[in-house]
Amino acid sequence: MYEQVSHSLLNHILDQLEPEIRRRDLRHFYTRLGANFYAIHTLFHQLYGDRDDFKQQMVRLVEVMAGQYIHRSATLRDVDIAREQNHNWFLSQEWVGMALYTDGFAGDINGILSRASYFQELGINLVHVMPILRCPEGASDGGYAVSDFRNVDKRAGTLEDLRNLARELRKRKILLTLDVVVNHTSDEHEWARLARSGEQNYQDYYYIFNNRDVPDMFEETMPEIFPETAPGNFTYDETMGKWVMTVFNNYQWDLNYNNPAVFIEMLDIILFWANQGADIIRLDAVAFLWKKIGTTCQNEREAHLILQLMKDCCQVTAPGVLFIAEAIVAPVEIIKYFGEDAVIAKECEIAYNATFMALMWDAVATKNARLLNQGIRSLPNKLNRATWLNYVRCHDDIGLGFDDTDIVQAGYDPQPHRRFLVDWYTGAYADSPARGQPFGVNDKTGDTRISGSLASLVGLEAALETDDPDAIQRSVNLILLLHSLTMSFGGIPLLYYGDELGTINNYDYTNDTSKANDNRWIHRPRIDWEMTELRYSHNTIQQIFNGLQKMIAIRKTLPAFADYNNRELLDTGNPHLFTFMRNNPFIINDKVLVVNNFDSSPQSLTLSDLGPRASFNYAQLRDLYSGESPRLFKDQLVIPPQRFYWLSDRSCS
Ligand code: OTU
Repeated sequence: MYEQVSHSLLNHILDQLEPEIRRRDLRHFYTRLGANFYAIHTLFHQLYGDRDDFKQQMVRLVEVMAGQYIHRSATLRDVDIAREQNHNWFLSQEWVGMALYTDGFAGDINGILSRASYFQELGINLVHVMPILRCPEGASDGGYAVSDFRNVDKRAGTLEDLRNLARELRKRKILLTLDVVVNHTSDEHEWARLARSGEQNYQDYYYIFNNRDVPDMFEETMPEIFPETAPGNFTYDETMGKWVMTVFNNYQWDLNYNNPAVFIEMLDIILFWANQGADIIRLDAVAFLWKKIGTTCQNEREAHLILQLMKDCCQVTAPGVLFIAEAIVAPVEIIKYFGEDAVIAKECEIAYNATFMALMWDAVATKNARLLNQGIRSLPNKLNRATWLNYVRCHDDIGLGFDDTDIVQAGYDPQPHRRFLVDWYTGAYADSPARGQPFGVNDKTGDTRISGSLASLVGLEAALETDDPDAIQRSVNLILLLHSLTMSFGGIPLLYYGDELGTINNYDYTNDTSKANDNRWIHRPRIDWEMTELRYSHNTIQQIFNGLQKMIAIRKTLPAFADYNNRELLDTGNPHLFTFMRNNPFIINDKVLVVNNFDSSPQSLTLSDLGPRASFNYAQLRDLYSGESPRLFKDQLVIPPQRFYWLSDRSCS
């Protein structure tokens, strides 16, 4: 957009750029800067316009974008251009991801590379390597307390190892996702050290207060994230004799985005990792980026402005790079992190579908899909050029983050229903085979979240102990059912390492003092590569691994599973079923009917009740996953317990 004020400022800025920048061939950079500048200027002005040094900060911002563009390799610039031309590339059904901790998966970065064929065997073509940046020796929140944003932790390897990993994955057409922990730093980060030593410039990077006056005001409305281990949101620093805002652990200092220097530093860091070869950047804890007294300090309007600004700036330097929003918040809030307008208010292209994840766990425990159907129906539409990251499990706890109004609509009483779910997954409920543990128990609010590996939560751990073949089979079926949902729902499925092998809880963390008080470590496994060989011979593991491999391969052939908002939820009248139609966005009448039965008994569905949109040639109906004809009596479909069908009447492509 052309607008006089911002354009004359842009001309002024370009005149001021360092001669080194001015001499370069920056044609692509300038066209993108011109196209985005009005938005960038407007957003930067909304956030920082009242400062005397606003213009200098603007110059600095443009210098950072230009500087990182100059450092962007020819290969990555070509990737940018190819993705501009095919800008919906990430909505395709071909993408399937895995998230992993480097040490637990393969020791170090080179170890990951040596396992590239494992990804390929399974069909994984997007790898999220969780934090590998320099972090404290002891407790570091699994690397989410970063002490140097531009260096790899030596336990994981070197920066050169990482660049090499990026190059090698690219050759294999595997996307690399890296974290940038935008909300906080470790208290060992240089900025924190300088702040501690009394430098005002760096104290201004954080929220630091002389006494409890302001912190007490904040505390009135701020919830606690880790109430058991890090109660309150402020930590007293002995050296400074001051209070620091620490929303997460007491060693994670919240960055102060009221200060434009913080924004510019973080943008520079994002672009730095884009230039090391990251295809996708996962922005951690984005809901927390702006703090305001009298609020929960989550999902504030300014947090969205910051993300819009980050996106607009990234589009100038590295437009091929996507953002993932990690915002584990209420359903109506999550969706806002895609941005509210595709052109003028874009934020992250991808977001964790925490709502879907939690709803699936509800369906498993209740053996019906009432709340799942209700919760998905209540989700507002997302932008077209945006997609979900669908996951069953990740490295964090499971929060029961669905809406109370939906719980009521589904016919339950919110409080006892949530209590039931916690009891179910922690095994306190009489009939439950689950082996989870309560996490983040908050006595003040009654809130509790859940830790535990996928396999242990669906009863596999208990079933293996009693060596009960039926119970083992039930758990395997549930594991496959849950994965099938992330594959068929629409969005990028993200497996969590170890789940493809049915990995159960690992209790070793209790022996490590830096981990013992955080039971999320129970589901952060160390892969035993000899054990992985069992995927060829051990019945249970083989079924899971092969099942996933097959699902992934089939998903990739089905354009109906791409994410073009081409899912229609179907009301079947049977509460045990979660049923939807996926329509091929490119070919009319090419559709897949997805039916999921959460009950432990077979369930039926009368296809003709679904109306003309589910008109199939029943005689030719096939389950694309098993390749078999489904159980059918006339137009009545019978879905076996805890099974899914991907139904189509078209011949296999
Ligand atoms: C994220 O988590 C990370 O995934 C966690 O591993 C980190 O501990 C945390 O940030 C701090 O860096 O911020 O937007 O309920 O779901 O802390 C949500 C616990 C987050 C996590 C929550 C989450």
